[in-house]
Amino acid sequence: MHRLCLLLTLTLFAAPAVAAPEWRQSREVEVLLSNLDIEPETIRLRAGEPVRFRFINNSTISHSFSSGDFFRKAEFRTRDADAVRDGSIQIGPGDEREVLMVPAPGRYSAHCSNLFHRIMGMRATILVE
Ligand SMILES: [Cu+2]
Repeated sequence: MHRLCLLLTLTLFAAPAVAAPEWRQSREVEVLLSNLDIEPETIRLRAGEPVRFRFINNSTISHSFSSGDFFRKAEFRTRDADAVRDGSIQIGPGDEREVLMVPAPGRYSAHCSNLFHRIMGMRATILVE
């Protein structure tokens, strides 16, 4: 019995852990926020593949990239988990923010959280296949 316990313990420790994402091999995806547009309009990603998002705001006013479901389902690099608040990333004028994540499959809509900006065209679609 003792031996069996030892064997089980060894087996448990030897079992491969769930692999952490290879953040260094993340594909870089640039998202440009301007007045009043989000580029690209359709962001295509591969499910389970780590992505290095660079959100660039090249305008003189604040914008956000909001996509509640997309961010909720994604797995973030630990230090980036706080970048998203209420499903949204704020990017100040002339600023850029980098966020690493592994997206979950699905079709998501994204937009600037400013309603006027959104109506004027700050919308995008994220396709994760
Ligand atoms: Cu905006």
